Amino acid sequence: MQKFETLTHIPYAPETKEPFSFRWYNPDEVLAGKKMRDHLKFAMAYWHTIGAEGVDMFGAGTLDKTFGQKEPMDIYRAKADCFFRMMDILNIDYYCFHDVDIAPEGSTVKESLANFNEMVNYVYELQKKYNKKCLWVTANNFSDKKFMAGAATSCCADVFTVAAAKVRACIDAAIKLGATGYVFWGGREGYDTLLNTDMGLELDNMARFLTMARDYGRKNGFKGDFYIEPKPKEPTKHQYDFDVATCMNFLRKYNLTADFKMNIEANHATLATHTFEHELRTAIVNDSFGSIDANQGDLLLGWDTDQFPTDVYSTTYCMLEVLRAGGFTNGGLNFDAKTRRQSNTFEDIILAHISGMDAFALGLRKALEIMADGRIEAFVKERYSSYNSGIGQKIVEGNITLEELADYACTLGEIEVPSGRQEYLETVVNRILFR
Ligand code: XUL
Ligand code: CO
Repeated sequence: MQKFETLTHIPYAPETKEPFSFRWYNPDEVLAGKKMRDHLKFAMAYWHTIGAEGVDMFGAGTLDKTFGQKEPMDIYRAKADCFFRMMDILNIDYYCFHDVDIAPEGSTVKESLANFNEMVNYVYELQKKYNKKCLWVTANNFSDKKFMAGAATSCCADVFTVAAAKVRACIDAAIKLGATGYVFWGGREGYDTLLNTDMGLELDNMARFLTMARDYGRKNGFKGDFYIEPKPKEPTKHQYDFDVATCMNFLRKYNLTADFKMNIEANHATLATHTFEHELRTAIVNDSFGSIDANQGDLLLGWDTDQFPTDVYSTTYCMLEVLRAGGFTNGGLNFDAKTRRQSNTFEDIILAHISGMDAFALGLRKALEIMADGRIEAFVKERYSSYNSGIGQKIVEGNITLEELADYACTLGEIEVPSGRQEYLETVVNRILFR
């Protein structure tokens, strides 16, 4: 197998068994009037790709990512160089990062911010050199010990201010890098026991924090979307951003729906005992679909395993939702995914991205085929056809009272509800997927 050092661009070569090639992802191929790269808008996650070294609760890292450097700033410059080279090899157009992914933390807040600002300039030059774009930026307000009780929901007001300083620097970076998104993943915004928690104050403070961040961004020219990334648990037992529906309730209560949309992660959906497509659909019907963290979990494990997505049913159902919603605008598909601890080479990181990109490329192709086939859309349309005329139409148009409905119901004899035909519809999908 070819070594990482010798890799250049991964070609689209559907007929070969060469592992460093795409079978379904052909970036400039036009499907339904749009290039595949613009349908999919793949992004590489800085933290997993060039940060995570395979550390787990029982053992140290299995892949060193310091590139032989000793000084912190040198290490982070070497990381950035390698990261952009990887995007180039894979033909990935976008990237996402936390503040602490790109720069070492200093011993004070001020020092950390200075390191960060220096590295933003460095990344800006690399972005220009490789012609890449930033999808979204976020602040890591959960790893450092000062965030043990949360950031915007911390019991300690000083911690709230540090979180604000970090978010301000990250919004400045998003503006400088031309990012079209800014993410808030709750991190430790939640609680473990009500015995020590003032939930009302914590939620109000979180809203105050997001409102200030929104106002700062808008005042300084950030035109992209702010995103909330729902997750039900881990690290805290109860995360305030449990799922899309919970987040929508929060945003509506605090009048934030105009600026905040959802960044939906597949593995977070399943942790909330939802399917990925359920979360996507919930966001879409609430006009809050924004972006996606593409990965998959292991349903036999109870935590966020952040695996590369290879389940083609899931990528197909995801792309069906995205296509029906009209495609991405400011959002994209960010691989919030890492190789397994035993996949401990840089070649594995490239192969993992190829597997995820191909799974989504195939999902896109199949979703378009399902739409062109039309059987599923037609079935759903027909299933609800009782609302197109007569009493159903009056209900939908709001032209009827409860009393009139009751009178109508009393004129009815036996009612026949049409079959849901789930097994037939699943077979239609299989026949399209495996033809
Ligand atoms: C954590 C997670 C984060 C966010 C960004 O589960 O998904 O990586 O995507 O903070
Ligand atoms: Co994520």
